[in-house]
Amino acid sequence: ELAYPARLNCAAELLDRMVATGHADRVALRWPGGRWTYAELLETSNRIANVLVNDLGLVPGNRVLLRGPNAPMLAASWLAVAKAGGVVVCTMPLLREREIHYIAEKANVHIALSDARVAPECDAAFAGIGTVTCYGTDDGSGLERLMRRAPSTFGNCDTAADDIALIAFTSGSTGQGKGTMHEHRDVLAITDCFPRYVLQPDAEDVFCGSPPLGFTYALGGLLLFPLRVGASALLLEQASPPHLAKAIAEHRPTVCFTAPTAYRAMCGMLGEHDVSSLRKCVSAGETLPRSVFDAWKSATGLDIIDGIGATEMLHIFISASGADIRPGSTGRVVPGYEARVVDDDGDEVPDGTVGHLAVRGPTGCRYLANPDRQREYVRDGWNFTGDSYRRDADGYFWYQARTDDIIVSAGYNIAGPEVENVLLEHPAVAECAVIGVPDEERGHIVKAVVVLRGAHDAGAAMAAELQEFVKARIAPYKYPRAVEFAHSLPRTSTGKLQRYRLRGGEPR
Ligand code: 3SK
Repeated sequence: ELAYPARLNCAAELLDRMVATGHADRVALRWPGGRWTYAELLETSNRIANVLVNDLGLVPGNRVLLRGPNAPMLAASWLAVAKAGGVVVCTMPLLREREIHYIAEKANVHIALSDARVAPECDAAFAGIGTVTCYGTDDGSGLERLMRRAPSTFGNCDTAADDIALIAFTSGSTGQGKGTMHEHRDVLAITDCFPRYVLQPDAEDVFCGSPPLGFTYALGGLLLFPLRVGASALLLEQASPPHLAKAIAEHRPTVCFTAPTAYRAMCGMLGEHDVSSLRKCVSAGETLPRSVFDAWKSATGLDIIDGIGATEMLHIFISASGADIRPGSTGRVVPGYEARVVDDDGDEVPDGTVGHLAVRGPTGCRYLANPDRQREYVRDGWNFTGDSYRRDADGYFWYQARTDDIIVSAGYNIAGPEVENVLLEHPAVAECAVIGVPDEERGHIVKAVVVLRGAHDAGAAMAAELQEFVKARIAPYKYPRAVEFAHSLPRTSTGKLQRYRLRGGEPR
């Protein structure tokens, strides 16, 4: 049981309290051009909080949209909004005008802070609905000018533990994103579960990673978790696999939060970039193929800590580390959470049986203005994540598929990701997605959409080779009866595959 006081401000806990308890001179944030101590981060956040209240008219409960690449001003702005009692709506820098407009309207946002380099879409999206204040302008005329006049101290808003601190939008892997609301206590609860019990970082750690802070996986891994233990975060504006590998070699971080595709890509870059400073590598956002776990292990000697989380749950709730890792399994339920596998009626199924994953714990789903989806997601206090899983007798959870990604073909239930994992073992395959397509005879057939590595030829011979490759490794009824080659796969801004786009179906 996590117990927090009734009045709680998450930013005050993560920042002011750390400064007050001896961390003032430790480095909180690093980036390729510099670093801020905890005291400097506090001072910057305080100035921004003062600007929000005194210049931009923020009152507690107002929502503030943040937009920018992972950089210190974005992190300081996040903390400033929470300090002022506002609600953070942090967006992905890749989003365009219409997506920002959608979020701003849904979340009823009238104030935005944006990195000047990505401000035009924000300005256009906010036309007629609110003010966009830029930071990082060439002449320092935006937020920084207001900050220069603002005090460096700030009286934090006396928020209640159950006041909303952030609205995170799902990445929309099945269509348009949905807003999910999280309280001040939820923000602390995630720092007191997965990192405390699974990752076990200490103040000497330096966290790095690739996802944008608008994705709650990164919010935890690249801001909240390091702050909670007095550690530091290396924020990278450019974090594609080559940039990430180079930054790791140059800045020597110890903990990495990224996705399977990045680990897979970085395996091929280790001759050029020394990543030996890493001691913990976390993967989430997508299922971790066994082939990626094995390749990373043999290239670096490190086990990848897999985890499943959800924007609805804020962060990871099943994972394992160290001797507890069973390659191929997501892990065990993170202390603080409960998880079970249930049938369509919500009844728990015996270990070994595939069913729907249901979880509950200190965080949970609260959709913004979406009662229908809320009823579907939360049933009897359990959160139905939309994943199908099998639990073994030792309490390890084995991912099967997104519930939507189960293909029923001639009466067989086939998990698309299982077929993808086998295809990824083939040396010619760079990326793939497996979907079901309607078929008169079998109901659906398994179809693989494959991106080949550079030197390989797409064509009937390669398709046949891949089909035989799958048949030789898993039950032959699972092999892809159709194979299509593509140059790239549709992904969300957080890197999740958008299989619905390959199916040609409507977003939900
Ligand atoms: O997608 C995930 O697995 C995830 C993990 C951690 C936090 C948030 C998300 C969506």
